[in-house]
Amino acid sequence: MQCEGDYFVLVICLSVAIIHAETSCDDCYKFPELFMLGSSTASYQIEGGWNEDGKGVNIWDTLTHDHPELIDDKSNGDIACDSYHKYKEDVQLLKDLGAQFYRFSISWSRILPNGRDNKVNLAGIDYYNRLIDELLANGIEPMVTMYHWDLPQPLQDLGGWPNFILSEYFEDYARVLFTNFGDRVKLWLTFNEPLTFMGGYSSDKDFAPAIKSPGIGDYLAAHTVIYAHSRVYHLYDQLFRTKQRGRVGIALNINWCEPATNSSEDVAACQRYHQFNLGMYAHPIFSTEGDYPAVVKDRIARNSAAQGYTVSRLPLFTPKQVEYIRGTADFLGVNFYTAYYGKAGEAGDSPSMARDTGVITIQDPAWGLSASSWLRVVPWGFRKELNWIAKEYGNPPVFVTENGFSDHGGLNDTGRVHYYTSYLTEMLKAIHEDGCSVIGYAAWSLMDNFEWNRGYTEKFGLYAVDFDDPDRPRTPKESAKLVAEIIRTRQIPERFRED
Ligand code: GBH
Repeated sequence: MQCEGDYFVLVICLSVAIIHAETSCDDCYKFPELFMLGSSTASYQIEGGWNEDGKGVNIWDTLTHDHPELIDDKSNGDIACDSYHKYKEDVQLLKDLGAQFYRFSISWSRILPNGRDNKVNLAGIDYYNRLIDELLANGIEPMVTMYHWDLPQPLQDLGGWPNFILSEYFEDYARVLFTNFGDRVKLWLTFNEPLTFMGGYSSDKDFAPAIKSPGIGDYLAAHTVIYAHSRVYHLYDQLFRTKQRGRVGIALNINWCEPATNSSEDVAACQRYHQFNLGMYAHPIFSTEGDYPAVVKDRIARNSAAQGYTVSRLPLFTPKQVEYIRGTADFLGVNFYTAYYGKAGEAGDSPSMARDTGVITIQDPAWGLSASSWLRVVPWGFRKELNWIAKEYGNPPVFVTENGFSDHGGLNDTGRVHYYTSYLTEMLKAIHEDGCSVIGYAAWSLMDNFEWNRGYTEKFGLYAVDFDDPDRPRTPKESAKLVAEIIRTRQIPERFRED
């Protein structure tokens, strides 16, 4: 591995080298020397300032304003945590945690109000400049997500992600970001969780833009997003990398799938689960052969034919595009929360991605509950998932870009404390005992925030936010103190160890 570049790039590169070299387990509860610990948020969930200083309207503004009934508490992100005004305080929270980096996202419509690059909103550029400078002044490395689901409404009016032209518009947006912030931002994520936001085009979950085209619109969206990602990577290579020396990745979410029985059908079902949910995005970029996974292409083509379609509902990449996309990431961002048991069987309507996947998922009632229906506490799934990724994609550098736990609030958040200690312990096993190249970890989330269709009913924060108070005061929870202790001591405290 060739390690060159500025300090931060060097840190990532060297930490991968060191982790590889650490074969014996001197102290499995310690973080490797160069491992990065921090926390993450997303623009729509925390910023507020939804129509301030020239920001344009995005699809979450539209969904929450036009269809408040789709949000559990009928709330929205108009003000949220008011981070648009309170970013200095947020940086202090990070500083109090001892965070080495902060993962935040940039609101596309704050930078380009209409989505296109002919009109740049200087107030938006200024806001992120101030945030980035404040972070750096406090010794905190910025990690920027370019897209965490808040598509400019004018681009949705053109069809949104199913329209392949958005791959070009996304590259134009990325050029503005690299140009304005790339001198100081060295760690980039193009997209957060394409798997989740392609759901906005299916859509049984009423996720913005709540278009109902399951098994069709969602695949078209995925197709555009993968290509858009690769365009941005090539753009960085061509115009910015030599000078800026940063790294470009993508954040993908995945649940562990544990075969419900050891039958070959259930084992294959969980492999399919991985290929449809993670492989759809990771295989074109991180595998040696590129393109969608064979099982994904085959099953969608077969089902499409049986449904009377002349061509598959999944668009195909040309051989030239396959080559263009392959290898376009410097690291893999992984958002990991929970696990399911998987069984072969029919799920979902026809057509739909669930039906194409052919896996029935269930959670064990014995697994610990959170406040979210989908999230149970399954720490061992984290270790298994990191191993699955290392094996499937040749042990790429993995940055855990999200991991966290929801409750209904309260400062004495013992459930979250247990979640973090147990998940981090399993991650450290994956690193020390299994040799997985995990180089960083971000706790989701720095503070309670707008949890999409769940509104403010589910809390993921290390800091509590009082949403009834116009000042939106933040208060550290027990988990914030724990994370601060972990970052300070760079190990799992003895009182939480298994032996
Ligand atoms: C992450 O997604 C997001 O990146 C982040 O913005 C979010 O705040 C965080 O998780 C916590 O949720 O409501 O039953 O239909 C994690 C993956 C995928 C989990 C969509 C919830 C919807 C389940 N998410 N899923 S349901």
